[in-house]
Amino acid sequence: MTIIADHSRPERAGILHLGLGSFHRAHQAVYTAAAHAASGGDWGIVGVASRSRTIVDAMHAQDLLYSVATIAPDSTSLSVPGVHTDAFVGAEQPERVVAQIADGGIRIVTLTVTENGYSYSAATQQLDLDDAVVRADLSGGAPRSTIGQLARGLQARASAGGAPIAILSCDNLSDNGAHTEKLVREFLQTLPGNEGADTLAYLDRAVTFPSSMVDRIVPATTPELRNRVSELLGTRDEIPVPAEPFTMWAIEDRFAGGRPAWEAGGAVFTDEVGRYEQMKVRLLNGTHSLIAYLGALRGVGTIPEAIGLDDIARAALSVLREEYEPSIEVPSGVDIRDYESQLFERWGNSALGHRTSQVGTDGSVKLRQRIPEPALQALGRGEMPHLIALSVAGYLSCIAPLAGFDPGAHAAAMTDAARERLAGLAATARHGRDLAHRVIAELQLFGDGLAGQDAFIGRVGELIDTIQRQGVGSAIADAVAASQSTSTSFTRTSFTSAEEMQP
Ligand code: CS2
Repeated sequence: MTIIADHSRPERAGILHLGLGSFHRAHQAVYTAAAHAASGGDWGIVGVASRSRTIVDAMHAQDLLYSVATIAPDSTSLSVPGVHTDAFVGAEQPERVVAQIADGGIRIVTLTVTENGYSYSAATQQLDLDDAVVRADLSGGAPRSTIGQLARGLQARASAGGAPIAILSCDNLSDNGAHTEKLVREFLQTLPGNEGADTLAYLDRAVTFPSSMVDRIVPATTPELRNRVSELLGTRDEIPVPAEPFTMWAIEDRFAGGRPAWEAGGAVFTDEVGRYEQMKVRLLNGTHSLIAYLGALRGVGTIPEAIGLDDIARAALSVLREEYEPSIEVPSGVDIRDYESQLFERWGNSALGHRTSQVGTDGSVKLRQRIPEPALQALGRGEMPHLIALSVAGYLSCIAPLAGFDPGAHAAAMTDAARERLAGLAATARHGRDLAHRVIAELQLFGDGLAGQDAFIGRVGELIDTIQRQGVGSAIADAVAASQSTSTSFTRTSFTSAEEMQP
């Protein structure tokens, strides 16, 4: 028996997707399938995996199909969003990525390449010209960085007639459209001579970079899920994607070459994407990081187990209400209390088994999106963001423990490009404050704004010492109590509601 798609499939591709991971397959692909079922159109997707063959090979073996297992606390349902028309590995065929972007049939390029995939230097706040891959892409040859691929693809498209196209980032970055455009333009401006000039003019004329906010918790798949899905499906699926029932996509409606009717899948087209992004990146992702680091340090492997611990739930509610919420403008029509209580339900979905190590991975780039701005805003109001400081202390305790401290197996399972460098700094640090100073002030891991905030750095240092000398429970109690005593609006009822929000 073979896998069968839920609906007829698009015949031709209109979308090139870079980053053929689980998230794309449980998010954009599902919306695109709904759009196709509702109104057709040539909006098939060519999926490009960056390096790994695993998904690409399995998709080809399965007629480009796979299932999405929507996992609610008490039930699992399957769907098969058949929308891919082809799949290949970008690192193996970089010239094909360029040719696909140049192909007039493609009218949108979507991206899920993670916060790490944009070749952005936090130090220069520009395209990372110290990156060897970016430098090689600038000097010619088949491009291997995402920004290089986009710029070279758009260059080829401009020469091939310059049909309109939209580049749509679907990564957890603030202003992800403007961010992507800035980096592509910097690449073109850095090309020798006047080589990028025609493409820059084409960008002005016919290329748009809408921003979008994406949301759906998609844990890594497991052998157990593969077996369960295969049983439910009645045939073997090697690459099912587990996902929570909640899903959201807020998109700026600026598509130079047209777009699918993604609203059929529930996407919201809005001028308020910036507000949606901030709400999501801070309230969901920022708090998620706190839960992951505290959970791992408490020895628990999953987010639902972590949020099930009373003190971590209090810390999560405290950071949400006191430190993230004041930093955002709520999009019109969103009830922030509903949004928050949904967050607690989503984190508490134990059937999903989302790992603390997965959320804790790549903190060096993720936290930079999540914490500096709200922390600086709180400091500007004269308030210490104790729980954001605790998030950083938790992160450093997991990734770069001081000599003699063992953060445990879940912390050890977190991968991070900065791990080695940070661990080197920690190995010779005398105490938490020393480490916090090296990382935040000297290395400027979270940008230059926080680098000069001595009181914040001192607080992070104190909390690192508390975690590593007295235990994470003491650090949570200290930060939550301090936050309560400095807050005018935080009342006992907030704690009651945290408990009520537990599943
Ligand atoms: C998580 C996100 O891993 C992480 O850092 O916070 O992947 C989160 O699950 C998604 O953004 C939800 O949309």
